[in-house]
Amino acid sequence: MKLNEKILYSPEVAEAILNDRPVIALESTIISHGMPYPQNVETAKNCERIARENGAVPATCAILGGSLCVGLTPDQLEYLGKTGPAVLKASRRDIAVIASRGGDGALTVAGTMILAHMAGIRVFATGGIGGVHRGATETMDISADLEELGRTSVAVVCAGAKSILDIGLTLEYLETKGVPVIGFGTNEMPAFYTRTSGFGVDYRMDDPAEIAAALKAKLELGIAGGTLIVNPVPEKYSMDKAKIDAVIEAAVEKAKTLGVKGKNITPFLLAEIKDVTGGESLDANIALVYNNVRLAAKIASAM
Ligand code: PSU
Ligand code: MN
Repeated sequence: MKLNEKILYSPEVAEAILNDRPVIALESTIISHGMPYPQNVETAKNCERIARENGAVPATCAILGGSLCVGLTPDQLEYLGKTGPAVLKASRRDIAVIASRGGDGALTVAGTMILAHMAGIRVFATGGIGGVHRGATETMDISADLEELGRTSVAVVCAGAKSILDIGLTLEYLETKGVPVIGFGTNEMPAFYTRTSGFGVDYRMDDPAEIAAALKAKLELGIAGGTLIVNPVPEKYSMDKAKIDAVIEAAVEKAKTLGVKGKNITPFLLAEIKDVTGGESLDANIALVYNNVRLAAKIASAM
């Protein structure tokens, strides 16, 4: 694979791409908006280490000083983590504006998929994706992540969708957009903090090589668009469903009362959950991200 001149690669990522070695993309909104400092930086660094240990070069993606960066230095990870939500959360609509202003942006799942695709990276690991929000029939709040999955050929490994979203409607939307949802070792869509949701996936696969084969077939057939691979949180870290649902319910109500809207609602809900459940939800969040990085690295290696 050749290098794209619009992308600023880290030396490690550039070398891997030129030599067709396995690379996985990692997002940066999870660092700036998804977790508190300093655990966010520590987690981001551990993700990179786990990717390498499992045979893939990590490419954390962000916009820094207007450059589309694929692969960050430890100092850049530290900067994003320390600055936190003061860094702009950047999705598809934001990339060109931030680049033209020479600014910084932490990339969402949608934003990271765009940079990964430009850089020729096929597999991307994160925690949870955005989706159709509860009450979307009135608010029309549907994450740009789903549109991106419908059009950009990158496979996203996640732990499902948090029940801050309407999981059933999210799956309907993915079906409409032609996005296959593959459960790794499960028939059910996981709900981030819990391993089950009551909703089924399209396919169950138990072997990373089988997932790699499906992704390769999609590329070879020229069928554009993403694939969603859902990997349940490790048993040991899965949370009590009733407990987490009650917290989420209260957070959604609070957001409604305060009139939180648009790009702020997901970070608001994530912060509320974090504040109320404290360490337990953060531990689960960190564990499931590591688990997803491991799986993504294995899939990328098998491709
Ligand atoms: N859900 C999580 N953790 C996250 C996000 C979502 O459990 O960190 C972040 C991701 O970066 C995701 C983005 O792409 O929020 C979705 O934001 P929105 O709902 O505004 O599209
Ligand atoms: Mn939204």
